[in-house]
Amino acid sequence: NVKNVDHIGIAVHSIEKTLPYYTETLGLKLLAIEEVASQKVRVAFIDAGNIKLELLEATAEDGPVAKFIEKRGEGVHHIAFGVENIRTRMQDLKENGVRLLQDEPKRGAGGAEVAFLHPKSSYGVLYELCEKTTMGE
Ligand code: CMX
Repeated sequence: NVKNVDHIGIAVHSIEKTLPYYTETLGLKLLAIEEVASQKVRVAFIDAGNIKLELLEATAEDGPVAKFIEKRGEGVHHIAFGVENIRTRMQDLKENGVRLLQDEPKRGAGGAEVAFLHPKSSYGVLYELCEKTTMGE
């Protein structure tokens, strides 16, 4: 089953422009900034106590975050569940009729293994499954 909510992904035009709002206005701590080439994004992780916020900035116009902002504007983009045994979870969900966006987990931010569930089979929410590897701890 799902363990917890690991992070909430928030699509933004620019991490640089957005960061002061999170770090200065809200007083939260920036944990790390990294590029996730496979997803065509640059991400900033922010410590929000029991979960993290992940600011997502597109690095290519044909990537999922660029497309999202173009259609819907900036805002909440996905919710990531922490799981163990991501392959088993993916198989279980598939058997329950959930549409996965890939057959194999991909390498996500922090070295985690990630997989996405299509918002159309999750009642309008893009969910991510996220398994931390030792590299991602
Ligand atoms: N949340 C909720 N609904 C979403 C959505 C999102 N983030 N993104 C798209 N949708 C909806 C759209 O509104 C659209 O609905 P309608 O048909 O009712 O208008 C439908 O899904 C199809 O959207 P689309 O704009 O045509 O976009 P695509 O089908 O080309 O892509 C998706 C949508 C989810 C398949 C694609 O964004 C994807 O593969 N995402 C997974 C990877 C990803 O998002 N990576 C970035 C994060 C990386 C990270 O965290 O490291």
